[in-house]
Amino acid sequence: MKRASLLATRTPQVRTRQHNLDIYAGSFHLAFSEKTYVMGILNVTPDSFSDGGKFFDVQSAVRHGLEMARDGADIIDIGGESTRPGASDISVEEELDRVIPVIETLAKKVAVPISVDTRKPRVAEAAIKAGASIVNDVSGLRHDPEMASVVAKYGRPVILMHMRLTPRDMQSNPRYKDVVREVIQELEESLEIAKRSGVKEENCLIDPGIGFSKTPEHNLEILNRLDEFIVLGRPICVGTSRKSFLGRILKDADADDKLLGTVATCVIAIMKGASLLRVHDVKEVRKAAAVTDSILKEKII
Ligand code: PMM
Repeated sequence: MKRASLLATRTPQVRTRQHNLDIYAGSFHLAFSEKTYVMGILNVTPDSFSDGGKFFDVQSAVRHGLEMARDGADIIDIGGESTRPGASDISVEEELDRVIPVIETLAKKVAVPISVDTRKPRVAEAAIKAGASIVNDVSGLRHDPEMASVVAKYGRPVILMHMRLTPRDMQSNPRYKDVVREVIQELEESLEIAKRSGVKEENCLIDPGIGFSKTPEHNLEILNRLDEFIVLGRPICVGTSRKSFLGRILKDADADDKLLGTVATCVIAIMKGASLLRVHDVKEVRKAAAVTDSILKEKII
């Protein structure tokens, strides 16, 4: 083929990142238009899927939070309730006991925003008072009607994740005719709940909820069609880190295999428009994101 016709057939850029979706979280500016943000996971739980029990005391949780900040985390996401399939609910008091001391200590020591991963409005409010800047609600404001009011009251950004039912029963029989269309529709309803309670749309992020009421095939289809979520007009957060569908692909996966699998999903997610990646392995994903961002922007990020 001649050079001119080769140039004419050059495929358009795959990347579909949206513009002007930056978010302000208290004194922090989340500049999604400049780079992909990496959110480090800090599960202060005895039983989370991949890191349960490792950071269950305040000291080791704080130490791990500091380590993730040093490794380049843009946000630290702190959760006290395990959402692994089949997990049962814990009380508000138990969740407060787990997360508040960690948030209080870490907020004074790190220069990045902290988000609180909770479905409970009382936990979200106490976390904000303790120094959290963002609320990450895996129920997309559906678990407790008070949650939207708390988010509105403090004017904080909120991540609206998609899930059906609750962690206890979400994997019982997930069925969709068209998983992407239905998840988009249900996230639209979460955005409506937010708006009705006075949460500003510009403070909302959306998340398709990989592994939450989804089969492995649903997760793969969502990742492959992630660019369709751009229709919602909000920054897209994605959490694939070490999740069990990776183990299904990489049979007998050890920790290294799961890390490589996670990185593959993160690169694809960035190319299809994700702005925020929720991961355990901050250092590695930070590097993969820097290279992917640089290629897509055709300059060193
Ligand atoms: N996944 C988990 C917990 N919280 N929050 C968001 N926004 N997105 C996710 O995918 C998500 C989440 C469960 O994963 P973990 O047990 O490894 O923390």
